[in-house]
Amino acid sequence: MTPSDAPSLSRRDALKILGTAVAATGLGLNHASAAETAPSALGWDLPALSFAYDALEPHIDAKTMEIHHTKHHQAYITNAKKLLADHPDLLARGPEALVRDLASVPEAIRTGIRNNAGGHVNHAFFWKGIAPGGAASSPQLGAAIAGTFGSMDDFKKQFVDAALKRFGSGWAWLSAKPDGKLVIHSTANQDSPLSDSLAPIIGLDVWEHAYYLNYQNRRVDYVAAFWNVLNWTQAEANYVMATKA
Ligand code: MN3
Repeated sequence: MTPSDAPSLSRRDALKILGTAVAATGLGLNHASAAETAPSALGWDLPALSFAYDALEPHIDAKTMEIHHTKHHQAYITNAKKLLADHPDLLARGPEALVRDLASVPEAIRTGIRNNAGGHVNHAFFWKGIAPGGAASSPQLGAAIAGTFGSMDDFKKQFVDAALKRFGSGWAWLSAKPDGKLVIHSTANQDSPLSDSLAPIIGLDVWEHAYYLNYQNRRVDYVAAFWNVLNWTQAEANYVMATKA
């Protein structure tokens, strides 16, 4: 690119092009490409988003995204690291390992780790699972959803139901059981499916902080809008990872 034409490509355009390229790569969905988009082991730093804060508008507004990412998510990380300040061995295991095995965390900090390492793991998962324009197809997951729930519409109805019935703060999930069978469920607070030996495939944050600025008390509208930004390519990769032998 020459300096003279550089200004014609805005940061947002560049991100759109990049996103398209990433989505196109994921469409191959052989094992290699699935591995590239699969969740990698998480550290204790705030993961960068792969899109701009305003990229999900009008479905999720820029202000909500920025506060949610830089304040809420960051706070879970900060709090977890504080709790682990005197436990370098636990810190070294990483957030996902601790959430998978809460019984191994000393009782004095177990609830704090459940909430804050859980919050970190859940939000890192959530950011990867949403994308501008939703993104692409999920052949294997789509077939499994139809086989388990009857149809995509039936799946969506049951998922929305789980999201709306979760009283107070929590998450709605599509997860895979250890035998690969799909299950729709919800968790309270920042409890992670990993703590119940489930592999999350699709997750939706239904805490008020995820939608209150734009939707106020209307969780139903926020949940409906989620389908417009759900990253099916990532969901497919999550499913392939969870069910491969
Ligand atoms: Mn949240």
